[in-house]
Amino acid sequence: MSGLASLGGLLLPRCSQPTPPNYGNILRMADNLTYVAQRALLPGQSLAREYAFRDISSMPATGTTNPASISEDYASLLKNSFADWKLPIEGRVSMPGSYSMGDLQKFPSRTQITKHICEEGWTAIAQWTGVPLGIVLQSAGIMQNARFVNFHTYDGWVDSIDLLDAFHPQTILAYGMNGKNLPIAHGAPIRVRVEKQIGYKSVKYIQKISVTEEFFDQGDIGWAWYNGI
Ligand SMILES: Nc1nc2c(c(=O)[nH]1)N[C@H]1C(S)=C(S)[C@@H](COP(=O)(O)O)O[C@H]1N2
Ligand SMILES: [Mo]
Repeated sequence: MSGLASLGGLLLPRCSQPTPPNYGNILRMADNLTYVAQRALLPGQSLAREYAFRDISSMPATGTTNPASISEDYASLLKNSFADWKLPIEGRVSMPGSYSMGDLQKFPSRTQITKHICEEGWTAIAQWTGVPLGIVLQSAGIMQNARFVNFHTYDGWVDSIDLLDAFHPQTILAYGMNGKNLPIAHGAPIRVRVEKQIGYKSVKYIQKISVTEEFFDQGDIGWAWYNGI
């Protein structure tokens, strides 16, 4: 690990040493290795492969497929086809506030056909449309001391990514899938697509985004925090 860390230092002379978050949990030490290795071997913003229209496959919906049964808030938003849905962005931003779907769709959009790679061994190719998360964070006035972007969801998931992934050009807040509105089963009205990490980092049903300086460990969910591909 220290070898990789110094390799990282060599390859990234002008960047600060990549430091993964500190965990209390020793089982998560493997995160540090993948994090440091990825950041060392892939400096800059390499892109995930994008596919052609004809490569689009069917995609199963997994995990939560409709939070209405567990969240009254979600159930009532759904009744109104999400017309009242708003996305709060808070924490280390100089202009905290809430974005409606209309607000998010006013930003430049990006469409990409990518392969979803689930930790359980299946893959699927789909087309995603949304606003690059970095554009929204810039507009909210992300602060100098920001380090993590946390996603809170209607089904109780909380997960976070670092700023390198948050500002990756293919990391988008997706509101469209295969040319239609994002279906409920796939995370309506908005999910994030983190194309440089394994499937479960592409959090569905986003309720709130908080930008923090500190890393919040959401506890041991059985999977690593960092899973670069
Ligand atoms: N909020 C939320 N996000 C989630 C999940 C979930 O259960 N709830 N499952 C994750 C997992 S393990 C995968 S593989 C993908 C599945 O996305 P899909 O249902 O669109 O195929 O969503 C991820 N994001
Ligand atoms: Mo998954």
